[in-house]
Amino acid sequence: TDTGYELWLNYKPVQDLPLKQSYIQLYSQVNLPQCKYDEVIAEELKGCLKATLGITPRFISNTRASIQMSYCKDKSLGMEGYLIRNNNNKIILQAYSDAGFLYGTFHLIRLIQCEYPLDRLNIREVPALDYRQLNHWDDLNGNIERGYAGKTLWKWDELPERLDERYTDYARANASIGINGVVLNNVNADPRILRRDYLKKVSALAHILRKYNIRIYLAANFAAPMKPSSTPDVMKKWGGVGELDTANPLDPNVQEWWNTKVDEIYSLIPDFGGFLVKANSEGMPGPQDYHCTHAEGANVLARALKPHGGIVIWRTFVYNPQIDKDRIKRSYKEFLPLDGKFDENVILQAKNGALDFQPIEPAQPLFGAMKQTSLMPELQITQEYIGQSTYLVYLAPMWKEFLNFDTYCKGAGSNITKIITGKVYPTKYRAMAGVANTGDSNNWTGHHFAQANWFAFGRLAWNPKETIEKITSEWIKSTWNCDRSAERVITQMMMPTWNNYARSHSPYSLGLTTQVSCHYRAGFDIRANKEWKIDNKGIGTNRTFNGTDYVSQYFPTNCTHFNDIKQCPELYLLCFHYVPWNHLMKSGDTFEKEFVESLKQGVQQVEENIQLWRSIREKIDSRRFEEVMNCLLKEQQDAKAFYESAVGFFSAYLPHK
Ligand code: GCW
Repeated sequence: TDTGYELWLNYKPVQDLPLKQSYIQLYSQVNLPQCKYDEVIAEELKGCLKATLGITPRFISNTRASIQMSYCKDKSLGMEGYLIRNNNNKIILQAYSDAGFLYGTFHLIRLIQCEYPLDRLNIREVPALDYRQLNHWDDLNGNIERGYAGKTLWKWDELPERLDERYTDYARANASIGINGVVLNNVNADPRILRRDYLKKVSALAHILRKYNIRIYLAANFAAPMKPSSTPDVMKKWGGVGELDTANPLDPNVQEWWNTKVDEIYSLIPDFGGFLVKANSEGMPGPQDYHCTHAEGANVLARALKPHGGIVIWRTFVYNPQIDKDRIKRSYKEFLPLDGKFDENVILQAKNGALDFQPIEPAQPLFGAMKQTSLMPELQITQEYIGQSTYLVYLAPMWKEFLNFDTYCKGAGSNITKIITGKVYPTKYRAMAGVANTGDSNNWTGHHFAQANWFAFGRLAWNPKETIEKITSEWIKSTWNCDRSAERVITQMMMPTWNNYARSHSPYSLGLTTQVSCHYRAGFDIRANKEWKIDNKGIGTNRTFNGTDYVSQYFPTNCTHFNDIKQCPELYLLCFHYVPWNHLMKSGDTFEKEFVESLKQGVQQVEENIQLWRSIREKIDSRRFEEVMNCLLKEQQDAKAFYESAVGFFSAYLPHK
């Protein structure tokens, strides 16, 4: 039975018989060159072809094989790109470098899973981003911060001796969507991950992931060099690994400590990727503890990693109240002045929005503003503020909105995709990270549909220009193995979910609306007149010139638009304006009317999804059908509760109750 464990690698017999015949002819013999990945390629192909076509391919090394994989001299394919063509009834897969065969193979598999015709193949794939990473917020005790799919996948107490079989399946899933780096542990980093016994465990994991072109990174605690008794309070729950009295980045002993530690790491993990660091944020230690800048801090780690080719990924998620009264402005104000001050192997990592993974936010203004520093987006796959593992919310449309956000940093068309792919300023690193939504639940993500967010993240990191339609359709076909009509129904369910979630939970980019520590349930009363203003005349936050002036962090065109209540995209209205209830919207209705309508969208969405899901009961395997239905029913209850709480709260302020 289908449990969801297979994810989108859910290989099932091809239904269309003529197509199946053509696949059998074309996939029956494979000429696979010796390369780093030949074993896993052969394994994956065998498993897939047995299940989809009922055949066992023969691996032969001559030109008569129906699939010809070979190296080519096209350097522009880089370390990971590939070509696939159909030449006189032979499939030609060419790559310049080994990983191209791995990714090309998963593409060949996808062609079968999605039942694409093979007669006119002309595929050229080169990833737009070189670093495509998952960040796990997994603690060493097994918990996952903001994780809703069980405990961590990493069995620290069993490693390095026992290797759970899921490690391989995890790697397969990631490789199939192009993920090539993972940060194993939480950015609220327990320093002990850097202890030798843990490094040996990490090394055992690296051994498996490496087979799939995935590098391991670790979240490092800035105070790791210190002996436990000298560390700040926030560290007491962890204890330390070091023996120094300080983590001062200007202290030569501290540099030396990191150098030695990094050398040790590379002796155990030769392809180690580098460190991810959350510093001076939410109580975490950092260079500012010593009156040093983020750049001075990051550069210490960067210097240690440099001889080994490793990188530092330094987070910009900081919101020190001393920097500005308006939290949303703080990260930009702290980091922009440091542009150009980071070593060349440092990448800054910024959340898509400047506030914090809200259901909807305008893009973080650092994108486009940092000209001499590589900046990578941090998206959140786990649905911390977006219904966790209960709500069916498909995030690809949200990420597209972000990637298409025009910063105007070099005139119209300077959107985030162009910035992060180095088309606006020549950036050294092209990268993107997603906070993982995986856990040890049998289906990996808790909600079967949350798998789609993992999948879509990988595909967008490979190609931010890929259409949502294609990604969605391929996920549905390869996960659910359903017919076209069911595919249409599932698409119809997924596509509007993000928009409707945002409209009902944080309408018009209102901002924080949940409770303070639980980010699932409504907390309007706690957030009101703290995070945003509300009274009988209107709602929202005035961030215009005569408000907190957040608008001025954007380039002129955006700044002018956002500043003007008439030109501000309505999607972002409450993030930039305190809007009178009687303000007229583009529709001609009052803001009040639209706002009230908007709040209802969550309940309406789930009710529609319940109907739609029921309508395809016969086409979905029973176990997954029931599990999804149970989630939908729970979502319905919780969406109603959220709505009622909203109505209860807002009715006190609305002119027309
Ligand atoms: O959104 C907040 C989360 C924290 C998280 C923090 C961060 C890892 O509520 O749980 O900590 O962001 O991104 O550092």
